[in-house]
Formats: sequence, C-alpha cells, structure tokens
Amino acid sequence: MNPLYHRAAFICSAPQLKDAPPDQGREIAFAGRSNAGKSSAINTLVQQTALARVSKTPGRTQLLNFFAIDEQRKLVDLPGYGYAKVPEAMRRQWRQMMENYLQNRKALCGIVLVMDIRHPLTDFDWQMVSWCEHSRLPLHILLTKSDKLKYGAAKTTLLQVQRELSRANIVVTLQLFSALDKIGIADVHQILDQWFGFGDVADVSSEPVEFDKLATVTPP
Ligand SMILES: Nc1nc2c(ncn2[C@@H]2O[C@H](COP(=O)(O)OP(=O)(O)OP(=O)(O)O)[C@@H](O)[C@H]2O)c(=O)[nH]1
Ligand SMILES: [Mg+2]
Repeated sequence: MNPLYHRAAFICSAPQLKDAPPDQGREIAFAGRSNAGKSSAINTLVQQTALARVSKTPGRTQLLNFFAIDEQRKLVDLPGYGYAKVPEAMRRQWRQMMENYLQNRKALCGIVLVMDIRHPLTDFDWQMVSWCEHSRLPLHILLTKSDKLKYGAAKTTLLQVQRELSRANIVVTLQLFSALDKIGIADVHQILDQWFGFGDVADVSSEPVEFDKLATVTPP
C-alpha cells in the first residue's frame, strides 16, 4: 500500500461547495446511499479507525468531508442519499449540491460509488451513474458489506450488476468489498493510485495547497 494513504488527514467539512477547499490538485469522491458504508470504506482504505465518522444511523454524513492524502490529492466523503426520513426540501438541496459538485469541480478525477451488496443499483445509484456519465467522470463501484453474503452469492451479485450496467452501455469497473473482513482493499488502492496519478506526479500541475491554513473547521 502507498504509505501516503495511511497518513490521510481531515481537512474540513463543507456544508456547501463554496465552503470546500480550493479546487486544485486531484480529488476522488465516495458517493452512495445513506448507510451503504462510504465512511467505513474510506477508513479501511487509509487504515485508520476514525478518520471518517461511521454511524449506525443513516444520513450521518450530511456534509462534504475532505481528507488530504498529500498537498495535491484529496478524498471526499459525500453526503449519503436515499435516506427515507429526509424532508423533500433537503433532498432538493442535496441534488443541487451534488449536480453542482459533479459538474463543476475541476479537481474531481473519479467517483467511487459504494453500494450495499444486498441492495445494489437503487434508483439513486442509477442517478449517480448517469451524472458520472454526463460529466465524463471515471466510475468505480464497490459492492460492500460482501461479508454479509456467502462468497458464491456475492460473486453472482457482482456478475448481475456488471451485466445490468453493460446492458445500459455504462463503462465502469466494479468489485467486491468489505470493511469488516478487509476484502478488496488492494484493488481499490490500485484504482486510487491510477486516478491520483501516482507514478506520474509531474502530471499534476496545480499549485500545492497549504493544509495548515485550511484545517480550521471542527471535525465532523
Ligand atoms: N458487516 C459490515 N458492516 C459494514 C461494512 N461497512 C460498513 N458497515 C456498517 O454499516 C453502517 C453504516 O456505515 P457508514 O460507513 O457509516 O455508512 P455511510 O455510507 O458513510 O453512511 P452515511 O454517512 O449515513 O451516508 C455502520 O453500522 C457500519 O459499521 C462492511 O463492510 N460490513
Ligand atoms: Mg458516512
């Protein structure tokens, strides 16, 4: 594993895009339904137990949470969607913010879409897939909580999801994942390395961010 992931540090929580750190370098965002396991996936990938806040209560992550990998690279924990108790006005706000973020954030170089393997490809997931298509963003899907199914059943779901996406002409990569059993970590790291351009660092042309100046907001 690239040791930089282990050193990931909280930058800030942004209620809106205007509160986000400067739009420079490269950024990879984790999206998905509330309670799917986004925050857990981030913690597992950086081998830290409490970088991103995990909760049994759906809808916990309501903000855009930014984490620094290094001066030029960030991970973003996006607010979950599809939480039934969220009022309509908040849903609308969420949709606007997500569309704005996905369409206008220049640093954004890829989306990791996290789905609970027991409930894959919800309407919201399709919405996210189509936004990524529209914005020409690379997409990698994690079928997480794969520990909840026997290996054979997990593999069958993986193939079904793959088939449905290819039937819709969607180009994505996807894999099984479990934060609990630590399944699939190396594969996600490979995707992150590729999108972050580790190995072709000179390719990242933006100015370095001074994280000391940004780390002023209370952690989530
Ligand atoms: N069994 C199992 N449980 C998991 C796994 N990943 C997450 N969970 C549990 O699922 C619940 C939700 O996890 P979170 O990581 O907070 O989910 P989230 O997608 O960040 O949720 P929001 O912030 O509400 O959008 C927690 O109780 C986690 O412990 C996994 O791989 N296996
Ligand atoms: Mg979360």
